[in-house]
Amino acid sequence: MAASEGADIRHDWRHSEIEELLGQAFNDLLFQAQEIHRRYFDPNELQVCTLQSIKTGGCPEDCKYCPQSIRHPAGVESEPLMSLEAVLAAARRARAVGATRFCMGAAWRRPKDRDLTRVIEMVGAIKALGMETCATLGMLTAEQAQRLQMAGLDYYNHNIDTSPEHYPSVITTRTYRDRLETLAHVRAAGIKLCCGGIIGMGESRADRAGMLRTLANLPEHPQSVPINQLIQVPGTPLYGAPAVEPFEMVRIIAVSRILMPKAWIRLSAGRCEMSDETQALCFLAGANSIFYGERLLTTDNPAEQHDRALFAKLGLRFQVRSEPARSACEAAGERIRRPT
Ligand code: SAM
Ligand code: DTB
Ligand code: SF4
Repeated sequence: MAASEGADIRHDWRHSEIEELLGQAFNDLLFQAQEIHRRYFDPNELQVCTLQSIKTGGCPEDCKYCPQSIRHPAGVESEPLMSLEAVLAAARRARAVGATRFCMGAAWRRPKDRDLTRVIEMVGAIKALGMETCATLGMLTAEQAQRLQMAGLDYYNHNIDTSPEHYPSVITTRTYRDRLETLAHVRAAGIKLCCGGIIGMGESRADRAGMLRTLANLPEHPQSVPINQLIQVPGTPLYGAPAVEPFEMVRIIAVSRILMPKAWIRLSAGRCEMSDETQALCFLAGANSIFYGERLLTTDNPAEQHDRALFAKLGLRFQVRSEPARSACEAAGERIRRPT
């Protein structure tokens, strides 16, 4: 444990401890998660991120969950890398509705250096709007991670997706080790890490514990942890996988919060398939970040109006944006719509 870290922050979790946490009485688990959550965060504040697919479809990888792989007949049209102007327009719209982080996703195995140059221009322009930036572009070399850091990228998203044991039955075109290597390059470059996984790919509870253990035992906890519920897209090999039990999703969020107390835990893909009550339990369990806006990359996310009504019912506020962001918005004459 680093000298400055409290007793809550550990990197030596044993598999059995995590399975025990996952399996304890629901009320005890939620109480423990909520206690830790309140030590580090305002429990009524949500971080709001908006996702933009800047390069869609045609991906050579074989991730069995993903509609953007060329190997699966999921009907996603391939589109080239978006122009800087179009990405900026999307970021402005996201800022106007209250998003503080703009995340750009590209369906690449790894970016070509000339494509990275274009993404770097986008990062600079979005930062000038006063928003946090995040990108998910596939595997990176150490040099590419450094270039992104120099451009001022705040977060890099690269998920481990599942446990080391379950991984080969989901993806064969790159290894778990490849993923960990990219995470190491991102960390070494000093970019904050956004790293999580997907629940509902036919994995066991032991696999879920294994995924959370990998995340929690990284040399540093990811600053942001997206927990996705599989969105089952017709044509992908995982279409028809057994559905995730809602209470299991809540348990996974609670254990993520306990294991990584200071991380933003994002209730990520899959909210359209969840009831408002399940989402409320996830927020109680320590989820404090969401994707806001009607699209994820190629699939639907809840309508903004629906989300605003839900957050109002729960008394959840959007995270207050930073001072530079506020000034940038005022300079642009934009008003920020808050949940009512
Ligand atoms: N191509 C890059 C990569 O894989 O690193 C970036 C984009 S990829 C779509 C980003 C993440 O989205 C994946 O790692 C996966 O965790 C998540 N994802 C993709 N399809 C999903 C689905 N159908 N349901 C839930 N999450 C999904
Ligand atoms: C993450 O963990 N989830 C987001 C983001 N990182 C890039 C992606 C979810 C994608 C859901 C399927 C789709 O819309 O294509
Ligand atoms: Fe490609 Fe990323 Fe989809 Fe895998 S998850 S097929 S790497 S876009």
